[in-house]
Amino acid sequence: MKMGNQSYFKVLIICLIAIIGSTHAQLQPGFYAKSCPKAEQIVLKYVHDHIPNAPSLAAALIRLHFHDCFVKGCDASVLLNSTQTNQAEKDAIPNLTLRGYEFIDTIKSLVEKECPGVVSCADILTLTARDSIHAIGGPYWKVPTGRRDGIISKAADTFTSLPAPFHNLTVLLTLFGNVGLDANDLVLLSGAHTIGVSHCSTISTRLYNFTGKGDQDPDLDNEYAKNLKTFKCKNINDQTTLIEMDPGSRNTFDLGYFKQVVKRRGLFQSDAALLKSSTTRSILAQHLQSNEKFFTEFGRSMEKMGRINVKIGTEGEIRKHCAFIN
Ligand code: HEM
Ligand SMILES: *[C@@H]1O[C@H](CO)[C@@H](O)[C@H](O)[C@H]1NC(C)=O
Ligand SMILES: *[C@@H]1O[C@H](CO)[C@@H](O)[C@H](O)[C@H]1NC(C)=O
Ligand SMILES: *[C@@H]1O[C@H](CO)[C@@H](O)[C@H](O)[C@H]1NC(C)=O
Ligand SMILES: CC(=O)N[C@H]1CO[C@H](CO)[C@@H](O)[C@@H]1O
Repeated sequence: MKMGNQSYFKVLIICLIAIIGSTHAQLQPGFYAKSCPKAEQIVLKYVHDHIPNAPSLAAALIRLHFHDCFVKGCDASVLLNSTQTNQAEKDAIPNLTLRGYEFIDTIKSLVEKECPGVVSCADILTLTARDSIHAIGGPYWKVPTGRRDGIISKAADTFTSLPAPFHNLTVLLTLFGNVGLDANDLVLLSGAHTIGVSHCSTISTRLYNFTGKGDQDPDLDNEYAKNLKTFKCKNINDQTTLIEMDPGSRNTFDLGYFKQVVKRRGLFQSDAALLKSSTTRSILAQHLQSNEKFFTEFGRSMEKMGRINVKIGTEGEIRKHCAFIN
C-alpha cells in the first residue's frame, strides 16, 4: 500500500513521540542538568566534607542503597518511617542494623534548599552511595538519574525480597535473579563486605549452636572461629559487639573480603555459599587476580543494581522529606 506525504508525516510524528516518550521513560546521565544543575555537586561536596572523617558511613550508605533496591526497586522506600497504620521496611528485622539515614536526610535538605521538590530521595541515595565509596578510595561507577520516590514501604516485603546471612546459594541466586542480577553480580556485590561491620549476634549460631547441638558451622575455618570466640564474640548472647568483615581493613575497599572467603573466613553463611558451586568459585578466583578488574566489574554490577525496578516519568513522586511521603 502506498502512503501519501501526509501519512508519512503522521507516521514520522508518531515515531518521534514514541522516541521522545521512551527516552523520558528511562534513567539518563545528568537528568537534573536543567532542573537542578547543582544537585549532583551538592551531594558530592557533602560527601567529600564528611566521609573522610567518618569513613565507616560509606559502608552504611552502600548497604542502605542495596536494601532499597532489592525491596520494591530503588525508590527510597527504605527511607520511609513507619506510621500509625504501617510498619515500614526500616522497622523490619533486617533493617535493625542499618545506619546512615540522617546523612541522607541532611543532603536532601541541602538539595531542597537549592531546588525544592525536584530531586528524588532515590537518586540522592544512589549518588551518595557511589560518591561515598569513591571517597574512601573504592570504585567509581556511572549513576544515571531520574528515579522517582515510592510511596509504599512495608516491613513484610523485606522478608521475601532481601537476602539473609543464613541463606544458601540456591536462595541467594533466586533472590538476585528476581531482580535481574546473576551469579556474577552476586559474587561481585558481595565484595562490598570488604568494608564495614557485622554484629556478633548475626553469626552467633555459626559459632556456638549451628545445628542446635552446641556445634560450630563446619564451613567456617576452625582457627578463625576459635579466634572470634576467644577475642570477639565471647558468648552466644552477645548482642552488641561489632566485628569487621575484612579484619584490619574495614574502611579500605579492596580484595580483602574475597581473600577471606576463599580461606573459609567469610562471616556469613551467604559468604561461605560463594564457595559452594564451581561457577561462583571460578568467579571468585577470577576477581582475586586483579584489583583493577574487580573495581571495574563491581562498578558495572552497582550500576545494574541501581536500575532495579526504578520508578520513572510520572510514577511515584518527588518526596519533600525522605522519611515521609508528601
Ligand atoms: C548477598 C547477600 C547479602 C547478605 C545476605 C548480606 C548480609 C549482611 C549482613 C547480615 C550484614 C551485617 C548486619 C549486622 O550484623 O550488623 C551486612 C553488612 C553489610 N553489607 Fe551485606 N549482605 C549481602 C549483600 C550485600 C550487598 C549487595 C552490599 C552492597 C553492594 C552489601 C553491603 C554491606 C555492607 C557495606 C555492610 C556493612 C554495613 C555497616 O558497616 O554498617 N551487602 N550484610
Ligand atoms: C524517623 O524514624 C526514626 C527512627 O526510625 C527517627 O529517628 C527519626 O527521627 C524519624 N524521622 C523523623 C523526621 O521524624
Ligand atoms: C536452600 O535453602 C532452601 C530454603 O531453606 C531449601 O529449601 C533448600 O533445600 C536449600 N538448598 C540446598 C542446596 O541446601
Ligand atoms: C541451641 O539450639 C537448641 C535448638 O534450637 C536450643 O534448644 C538450645 O537452647 C540452644 N543453645 C543455646 C546455648 O542457645
Ligand atoms: C534504624 C531504625 O530505624 N531502626 C528501627 C528498626 O526496627 C525497630 C523495630 O523493629 C525500631 O525500633 C528501630 O528504630
